[in-house]
Amino acid sequence: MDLKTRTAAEVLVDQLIVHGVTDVFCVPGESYLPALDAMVDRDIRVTVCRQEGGAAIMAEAVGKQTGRPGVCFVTRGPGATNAAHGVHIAQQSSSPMILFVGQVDRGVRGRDAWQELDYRAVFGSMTKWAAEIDDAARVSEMVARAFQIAINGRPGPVVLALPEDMLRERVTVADAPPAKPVESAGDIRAIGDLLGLLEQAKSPFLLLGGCRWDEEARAAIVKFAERFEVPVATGFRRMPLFDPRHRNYAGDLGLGANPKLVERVKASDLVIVLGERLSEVTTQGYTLWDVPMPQTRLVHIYPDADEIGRVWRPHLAIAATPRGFAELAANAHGTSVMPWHGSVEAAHAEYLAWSEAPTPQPGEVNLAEIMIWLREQLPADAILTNGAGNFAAWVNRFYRVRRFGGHLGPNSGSMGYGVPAAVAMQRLYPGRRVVAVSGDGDFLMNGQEFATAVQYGLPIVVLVFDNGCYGTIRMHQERDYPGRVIATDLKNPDFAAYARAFGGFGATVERTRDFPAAFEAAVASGQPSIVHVKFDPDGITPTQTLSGIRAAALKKG
Ligand SMILES: Cc1ncc(C[n+]2csc(CCOP(=O)(O)OP(=O)(O)O)c2C)c(N)n1
Repeated sequence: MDLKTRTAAEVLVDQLIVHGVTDVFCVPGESYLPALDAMVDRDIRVTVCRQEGGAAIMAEAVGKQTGRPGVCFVTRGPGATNAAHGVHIAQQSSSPMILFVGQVDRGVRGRDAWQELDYRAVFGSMTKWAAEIDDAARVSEMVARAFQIAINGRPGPVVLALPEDMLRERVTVADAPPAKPVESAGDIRAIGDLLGLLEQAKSPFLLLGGCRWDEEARAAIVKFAERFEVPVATGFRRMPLFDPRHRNYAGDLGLGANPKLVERVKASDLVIVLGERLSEVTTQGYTLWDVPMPQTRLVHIYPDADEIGRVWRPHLAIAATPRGFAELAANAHGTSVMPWHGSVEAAHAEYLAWSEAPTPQPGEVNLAEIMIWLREQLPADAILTNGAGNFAAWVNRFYRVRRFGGHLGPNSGSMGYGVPAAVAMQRLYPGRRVVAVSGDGDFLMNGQEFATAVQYGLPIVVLVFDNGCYGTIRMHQERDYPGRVIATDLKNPDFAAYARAFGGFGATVERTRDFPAAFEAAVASGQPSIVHVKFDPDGITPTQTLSGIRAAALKKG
């Protein structure tokens, strides 16, 4: 085969296309202009963003949603450090993403040259691989390796630095074949061992979470849950892995989890964990069991054997991807004696009792009623995104994610996620309704990406739940230092006017009953929209008030 001579930048872009990349999110910089130029007239959609933190979150969201690395390009030191926000989210969320960063010319490296940064040192602890491509002839090899690493085992972010002079060099090299996910089902004996444990169990429980899932795996695990009559919970920010209306669903084991669900998991004598890495939030601050020997039979099925046993010694460890394992599990036959079978109904009833009806809230706005309206009105394939703050407790408790990929949140609890994630989702799925749920503090961390939605005509609907404070921190403050308020009050802009100033649609809601009309007007506008919902800060969680928390703390002394 005759190979043509290409610049390293062209080799890089060709390699992205070989890997099926359709979207690149970026903030431009002079350091990687050759790579940008190589994207002109190519089959790649470039989304130019307003801040690298937003661009990196968009790439993370693509990785989380598709299982294929989201791709982000940023410039040297200032761009890369801004983008660190999204890289850390990808690391904690186990989302595949690749961040390409411009780098100074090879000839001046090490002089603390203009915007120079040692990427290996800076990103070493929050990536699966951080490297610099020194040799133009190795671009295709290293980019393919970046994809291979990002998607396999426990997926995560990769950072590749691109010295500018290297990008301009001309080389004659072949493209590398695309990286593929390596699936593993665990060995057949492990399934036998699992069935043996089920035979001895009195109160088994299935916990789903993490990555390496797809719609087929999700459907297969339903069969397993039905056959063995086990109740199922989803881990923190993994609600799309099981239909909440299914009779086996027991609830979401995340922030603000149903105490009855937590008790049920603790009381189970066999907990089968599939895909979930057993993070701090899912395990309720590592309190589900004693560390390191759990007082249950723990079966941990995870794609990366190195993650198994990080905190707890499992009774049975299986290195397998959910995709590989779920299929095997769906076809497993075993015990016909299932003394626990009534627990499915009981667990689902507890979930419904927890999530069905709204809890009361002081003031004119009830966020539970709004989330319930949304779960009834939004189409089944809608995508909800959110960042971090107490407002998300209403999403976790009252919203119902019916389809795979119907919800995205930062597993790192990072504020500012909802808007950029919504932009990325609307870019990928123009026909689906995409709604970002934000707090007032949360929104302004990356609210500037509303401009990106306007630029590309993306009709996302952003809900800004405004209580005039960093509510989560105020709640902790009142609990630990009652009445001593500092650094948690916010003087906010008019978010509806903000939307209009950017060229979108804005509406303000101050009573629950006005929400449906405002939301419908936002959708009808066909524009990127913000619905600014002002609510009483006293209603700090679905069940607690700030004044109550303060009074209890003062009483305790
Ligand atoms: C990037 C980032 N910075 C700071 C925090 C700490 N933090 C967690 S929640 C929160 C307040 C969120 O406020 P808001 O968005 O208004 O939501 P609320 O809690 O009031 O519902 C803060 C500051 C964080 N999680 N992420």
